[in-house]
Amino acid sequence: MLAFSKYQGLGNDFILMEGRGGQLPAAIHSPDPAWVQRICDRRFGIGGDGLILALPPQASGELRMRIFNADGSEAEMCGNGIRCLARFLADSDGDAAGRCWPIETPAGMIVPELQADGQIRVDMGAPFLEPSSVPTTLHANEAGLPAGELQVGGASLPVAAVGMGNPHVVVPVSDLATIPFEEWGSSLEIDPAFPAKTNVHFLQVHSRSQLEIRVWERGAGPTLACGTGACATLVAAVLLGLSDRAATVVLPGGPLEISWAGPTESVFMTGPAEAVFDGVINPELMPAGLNDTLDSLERQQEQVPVGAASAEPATQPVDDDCSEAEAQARVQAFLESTSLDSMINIATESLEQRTLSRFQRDGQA
Ligand code: ZDP
Repeated sequence: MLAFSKYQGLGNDFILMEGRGGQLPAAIHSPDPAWVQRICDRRFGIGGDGLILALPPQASGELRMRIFNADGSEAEMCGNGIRCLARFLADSDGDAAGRCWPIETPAGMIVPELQADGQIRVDMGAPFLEPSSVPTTLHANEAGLPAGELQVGGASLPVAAVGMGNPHVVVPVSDLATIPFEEWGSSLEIDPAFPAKTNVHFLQVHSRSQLEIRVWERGAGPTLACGTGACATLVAAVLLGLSDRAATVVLPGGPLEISWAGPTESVFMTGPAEAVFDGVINPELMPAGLNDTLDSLERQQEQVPVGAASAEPATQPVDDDCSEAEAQARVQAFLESTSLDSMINIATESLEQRTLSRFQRDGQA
């Protein structure tokens, strides 16, 4: 049985899986891109813009996040996703406002904090403005912003690049409604100026405190929102002289509040994240091979005499990078020491706990 939760932040939606105790097998914590594509598919799978895993820490964080795009590629960071992850952790553990989580990501330590109104404020770390760290081949201008002109379908577009751990290109335009969005978005995503590809944001400036973007995400195409993209947009707009240091960035899915005190400072993002549903993946949608392993473990489990199992699982935190054999041995030990009834209880209790704390908090807000 593989449980998951669906969360969305401004309509940017994710499949989340709990693996902080090291319980996810390698086929899931280091997944095959084809499997990620399948479960993110909106017709053949669960549906989502990406898959997010909560994993045991490897350094000084409380946990580690991995995020995979709907095409199976791994992203370094995800702004909307990390708000969804924070809300999922709060719902799972029954945390109250003020709780914050230092989360390890390939983009560094990112720290979301639960607010009293249920929104999440995130310390997104400082932006990457050194061209090689975006990465981009564009050169930095006088303001220290990588910028230049790119040719797309016969047009020459002025662009700026900002890294938020993941790469972003920001393209100021005069009217978002009339641009050839799909054509420009899809070709800028793979423009050679961005060797790791890029997320693409078309920006219309309404005022110095009101920016609006349309988002073409690397590995996911058009999405309703992009948290790292909203942060990158604010940073680019400030350095282009178009925006104040704090502004509302309006995305198709709704607004995010973004602020940035200056080059070496963190960008802060505040916005919503909401639970949609919890579910269990059909065995046929499990990664190839894993089912057979689980099947044979379950057959062995059926042979364990009832009553021989202890009620409490051995929930030792384990390193998720252990070998497959070790992981299987752990799964087997867990299955052997836990009766089917108590496993069902554990699953039900954690679901109930999450649902309950969600309603309690929403009731207070
Ligand atoms: O960098 C990438 O490949 C993105 N597609 C990752 C996801 C970013 C996201 N939209 C965000 O909110 O930052 C989820």
